[in-house]
Amino acid sequence: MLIKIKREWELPESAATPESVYWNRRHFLRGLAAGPALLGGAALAAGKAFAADEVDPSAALYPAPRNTAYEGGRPLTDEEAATTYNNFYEFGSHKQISKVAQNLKIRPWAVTIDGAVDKPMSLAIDDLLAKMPLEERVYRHRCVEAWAMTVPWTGFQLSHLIDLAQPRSDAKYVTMQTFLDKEIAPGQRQHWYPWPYVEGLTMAEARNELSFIATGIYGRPMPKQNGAPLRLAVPWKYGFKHIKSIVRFTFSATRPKGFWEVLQSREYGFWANVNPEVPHPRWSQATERLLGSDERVPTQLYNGYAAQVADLYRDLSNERLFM
Ligand SMILES: Nc1nc2c(c(=O)[nH]1)N[C@H]1C(S)=C(S)[C@@H](COP(=O)(O)O)O[C@H]1N2
Ligand SMILES: [Mo]
Repeated sequence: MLIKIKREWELPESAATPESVYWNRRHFLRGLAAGPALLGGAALAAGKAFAADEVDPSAALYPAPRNTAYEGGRPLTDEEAATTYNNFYEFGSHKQISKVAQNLKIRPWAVTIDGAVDKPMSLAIDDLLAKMPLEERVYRHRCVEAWAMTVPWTGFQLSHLIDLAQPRSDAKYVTMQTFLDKEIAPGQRQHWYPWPYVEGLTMAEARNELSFIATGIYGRPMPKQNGAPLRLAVPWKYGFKHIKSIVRFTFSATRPKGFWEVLQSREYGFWANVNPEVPHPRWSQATERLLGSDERVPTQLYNGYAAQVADLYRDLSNERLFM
């Protein structure tokens, strides 16, 4: 029932719960430190919440070399803010999911590549990481809710995965899908959502140099709450396109419908390109709040990436490109 899905996520930031009542990360960490030694000191110092017996086998790959062609153009967001204020509906329809997200098991993790490809395959995440050239890029991230951050992602350009898959000429879109496990993801027990989360891009978008599969952040493996072990980063599009914890890439001739488009197509579309002049039906997109501060700054067309992506949309003026 539609009324049930109109939750906090769809409210403008200004109308949502004041941040002063949000879950207090520092308090949480203090509580843990006083309890049994479940977490290593190093993990605590890094603001991580990994159990000591759960060493990420890809840790030695980080930090990867910084690609200085991709700079954020504004100061980096505080790591604590970027890793404790999250959207990940599988773990709850609010921002404080970083603790419950630790229940996600990220090894073993298989990634399936299928559909209209010459080389369908399923490979373990660590085998995929070994094949891909990892680099670090600073990207801006703009959520449709009008908050934004600037973070150093580590990962690889999506075009390298496409080259591995060798899509056939009838492949026009790539659809990505998140894990499905309602034992560990309480949000997935809420049956009115169209799980699993999916998102898609045109092949031209997916091959754009900016389209990036992020496997780490701030020079370390991706925290679970940010979408471990791999998530999409398409910085000229609203955040809901940046699908987390991907298990499948499917190439197809037909355009997929994303999770939010299925729920509310009047408000969330396929393209979702950032544009300050096209308001969300219920709030303005003219400015954005920088995560970790109260500062609001003007939003930019294509989130500041027009030079790299505007050409993708030259012949698509009949489409709803900005929602
Ligand atoms: N599977 C999945 N991916 C998701 C979401 C989600 O709820 N589930 N939320 C999206 C939204 S709305 C945003 S803004 C970003 C947030 O990423 P972050 O928590 O790393 O900042 O993740 C995106 N990817
Ligand atoms: Mo978002």
